[in-house]
Amino acid sequence: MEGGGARNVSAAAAQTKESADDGSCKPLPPCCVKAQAAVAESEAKCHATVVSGWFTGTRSRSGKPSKVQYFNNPMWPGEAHSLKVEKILYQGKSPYQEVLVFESSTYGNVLVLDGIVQLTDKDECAYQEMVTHLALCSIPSPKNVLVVGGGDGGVLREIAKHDSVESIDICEIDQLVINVCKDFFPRLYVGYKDPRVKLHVGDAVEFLRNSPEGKYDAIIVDSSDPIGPAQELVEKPFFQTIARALKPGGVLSNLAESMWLHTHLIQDMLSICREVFKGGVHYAWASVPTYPSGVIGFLLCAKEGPPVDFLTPVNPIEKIEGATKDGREMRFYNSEIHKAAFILPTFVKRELEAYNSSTEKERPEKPTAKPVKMKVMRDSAITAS
Ligand code: SPD
Repeated sequence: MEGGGARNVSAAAAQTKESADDGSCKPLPPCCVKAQAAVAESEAKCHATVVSGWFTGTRSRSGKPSKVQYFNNPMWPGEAHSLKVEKILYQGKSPYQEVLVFESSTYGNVLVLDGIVQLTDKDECAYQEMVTHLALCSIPSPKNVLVVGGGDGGVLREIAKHDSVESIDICEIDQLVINVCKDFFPRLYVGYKDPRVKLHVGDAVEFLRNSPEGKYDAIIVDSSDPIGPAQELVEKPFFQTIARALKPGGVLSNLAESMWLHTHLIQDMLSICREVFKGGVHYAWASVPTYPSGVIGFLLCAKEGPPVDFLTPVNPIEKIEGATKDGREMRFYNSEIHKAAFILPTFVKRELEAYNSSTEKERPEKPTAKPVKMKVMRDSAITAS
């Protein structure tokens, strides 16, 4: 995946450990204490203290003790989601990241990059369908679409369900991810078989800089978490490059982490995107059990131009010829869940609103500029106007 960030402990290095906890932990930074207290994490900073790895457990089977291996999928310092490993299918290293594929006992095949679960056969549908259709179903007739990252092919598979789409560019930095997904994730790799797909292996920032201005109706950023090198993908220059490549009224769908763990990051992304995308900025979320805290968020942004109403799909998937049948059935997304995805829990609305009012106060008044304000809509969506 584009920008796959290096973490402090690799899966391979940690494999020999009996447990991820070696007792040498530093005190948790303030934002991590959030798991224990329902307070806003105003001083939180992004950090890479997550420790991933393996551990084995001894279990009695038919009276005889036997070794059972688990993958310890880091959720946050102090918590992990363990997946029982049936078989390791691939372990390797590209110039960008460590790549691991294993067969789990309950989630099918699992793709892990630098020790972080990226997708599993069982729950990949939720992420790929939502990150794609929240954007493409919000504009009338998407034609040119770009995927940043997304080397597994899952987002391509979803875009291909839109018969209005004429061209699908994908810019993935890591050829190894593509190769491994061809071998072990055929249900995602199938996305590459659509004749509209054109693969570019390389750096997406460079690719975007060289793209004609206003080329794309939609850009979908399907990257790794923004830690390490992928940090660039949540900074203002990147969003400006995206906006430049979009048509007026074009849309961006970008992963935006967990509202339980990363409100500081979500606040920063919302704040930057509100400055860049004058057609509207919204936060949506979905349940993905193998992602940290079991949820993932999405930032939906529109470039100024023909108005985009993300909250009510103008291009409903149910009305797209062939999008939901003949082996293309959705497993997660539908128009109801599209609308529901923008409804936010009270604490999220409160934290995002509080952040907005504090940054509004800090920002010097610009008499000529129209103030940009985040509003909580009647239907609970956070939006910028
Ligand atoms: N916390 C993991 C987030 C991973 C997002 N990218 C997943 C790639 C699936 N196409």
